[in-house]
Amino acid sequence: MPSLKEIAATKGLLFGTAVNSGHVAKNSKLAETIRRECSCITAESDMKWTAIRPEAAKFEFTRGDKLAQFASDNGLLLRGHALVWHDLPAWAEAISAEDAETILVEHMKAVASRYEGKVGHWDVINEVASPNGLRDTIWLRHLGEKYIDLAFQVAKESCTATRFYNENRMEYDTWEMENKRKSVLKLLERLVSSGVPIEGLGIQAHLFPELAFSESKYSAFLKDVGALGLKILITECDVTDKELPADVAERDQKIADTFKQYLDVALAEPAVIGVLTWGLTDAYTWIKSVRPRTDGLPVRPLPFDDQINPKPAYQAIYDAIANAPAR
Ligand code: 9MR
Repeated sequence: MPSLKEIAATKGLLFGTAVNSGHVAKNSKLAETIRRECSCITAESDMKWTAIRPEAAKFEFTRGDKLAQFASDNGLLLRGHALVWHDLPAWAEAISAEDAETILVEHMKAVASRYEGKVGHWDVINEVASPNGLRDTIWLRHLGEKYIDLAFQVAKESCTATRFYNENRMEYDTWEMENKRKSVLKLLERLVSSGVPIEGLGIQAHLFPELAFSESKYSAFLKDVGALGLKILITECDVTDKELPADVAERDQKIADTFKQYLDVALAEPAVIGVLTWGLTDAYTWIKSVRPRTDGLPVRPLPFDDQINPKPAYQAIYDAIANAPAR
């Protein structure tokens, strides 16, 4: 059977995962699985402000450089993540309105130029929208909405990577997510019509089996984004299994069905260029600490179990890619 990256390539799609340099350094089976299954990786945390800017006056590129080396050694497209985010080290939370633009621009230029030729996509901005418009962040408070325009301009001037806006919580039929989709579309329409150099929308797709999913509303949203001439990439797919039954076989099947239902709809949209999961193995997943099960059982949100053996979710992702129309 071809691997995920091989079946994806037959459709003109990317397949990949988020990963940290530390994970591949300590787990050779993970490194080998990424080499076999992935055409791209996202820097899960190695290129965040928290990693690169521990202090105002200090750039720390060690982890990012290691991940860039792993990507280049293995012919992987590397996705940098993220140049602008609200999750910041303490010193940056305290930036003054006066200094905000200088610090933002300086950081972006330093990081984007460091990884020029190594990072193929940048998440230039991450999680900037809210159901009511824009998320309240220090960047919005100090610089106003123009920080978004500025970020894409600076990215364009600093590197040749494809420029994405990456966003979360847009998939389901809830009041919150329907309004989030409206906020995002409104923002995208403004950016595109005013010539801001944005090239793609990254859709995180952290999935919840218990929420209602309207296939027609969701594909209409993807179509509207695609019609703006933007690429779409599913960037952080996984399934929170907090509300699912304890029985592993039953749970794994529901998780697989959740991936399949979502990816069937997403990959039917021609603007979608690929899918990445947020981690490959249940051994390393943010859900373990942030959304643990109340019964204390280990979470199983990803295509491979904690020993890196494929689960039904692997086959579900495979089938969704195999059923997708070719680009
Ligand atoms: O998976 C990441 C986790 O290990 C980090 O502790 C956390 C804070 O940096 O970020 C997690 O990744 C997030 C990503 O950067 C943006 N979208 C949501 C992801 C899960 O929280």
